[in-house]
Amino acid sequence: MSKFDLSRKIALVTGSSRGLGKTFAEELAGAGAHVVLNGFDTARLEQTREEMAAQGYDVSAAAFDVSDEAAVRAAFERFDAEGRPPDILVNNAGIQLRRPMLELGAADWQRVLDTNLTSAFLCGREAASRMIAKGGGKIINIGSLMSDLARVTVAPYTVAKGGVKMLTRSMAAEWAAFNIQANAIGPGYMMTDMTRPLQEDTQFDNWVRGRTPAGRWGKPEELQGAVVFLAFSASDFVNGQILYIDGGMTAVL
Ligand code: GCO
Ligand code: CA
Repeated sequence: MSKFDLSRKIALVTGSSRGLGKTFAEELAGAGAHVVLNGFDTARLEQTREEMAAQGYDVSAAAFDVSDEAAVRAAFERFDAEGRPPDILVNNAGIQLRRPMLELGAADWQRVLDTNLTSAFLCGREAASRMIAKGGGKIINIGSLMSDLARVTVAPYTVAKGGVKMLTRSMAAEWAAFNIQANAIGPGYMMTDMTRPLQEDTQFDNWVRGRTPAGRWGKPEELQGAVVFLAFSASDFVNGQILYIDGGMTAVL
C-alpha cells in the first residue's frame, strides 16, 4: 500500500460538523478514509453528514460530547460493537472565549479547558487503547499559534492550546512504543467562523496582516495537507511534534 493512501482506514474527527473540523474531514475522506463525523449538535451533524455523503464522501456520524468521560467511553464502545474503532483520531473540537481574565469566571475558564484540552485526553485515551490492540494508529491534535504565544483576552484558549502541545508530547512519550504517532498542527490566523469577528475588526485585521510575514490571513484549505501528511504512513517516524501553519507568525518578532 502506498505511503500516501488512507483507504480501509477509519478516521474520527471531533468537532467536524463545521469549520476547520469539516475541512479536515473532507480532506481525509478525499484521501480514501471512512470518516466518522462528530459534533454535539445532532441536527447540524446529521445535516453535514448528508451533505458530505451527497458529495460522494464515505462518512458516518457519531454525536457525543467529547468533554464528557462517560459519553466518550460509550461512543468508543459503540465503535467496538460496529467493529471499526478509529485508526486515525483528529482532536479538533474546541471553542473560543474572548474575555479579560479579571472578568473571567471559573466556570467559563473550566468550560474552555474541558472542551479544548480534556476532550483530547479523553478521546485520545479511548482511541489509543484500541490502536495498541490493532498494532498502531495516528493521533492528530489541533493546537494553535497560541500553543506557543499569548495575546490579551484569550487566556483559557491559550492555556488549553499550550496544553494540547504538551499533551501531544505526553502521548508520544507513552504511546510511540506501540506504533502510535501523536502530532499536532498549530494554525495561525485563519479565515474561519471563529475568527470572523476579528476579520471584520479593521484594526485587528491590519494587525494580523502586519504581524504575519506572509502579510495575509490563512485559508482553511491551507491546513489540509499537514493533517493528511500526519495521517499517512509517510509520517510514521514523526512523533510528538507541532507544526505551525501560520504564514511565519511564530517564527518572527
Ligand atoms: C484570537 C483567535 C486566535 C485564532 C487561532 C490562532 O482570538 O486570537 O481566535 O486564537 O483563532 O487560535 O491559531
Ligand atoms: Ca517558540
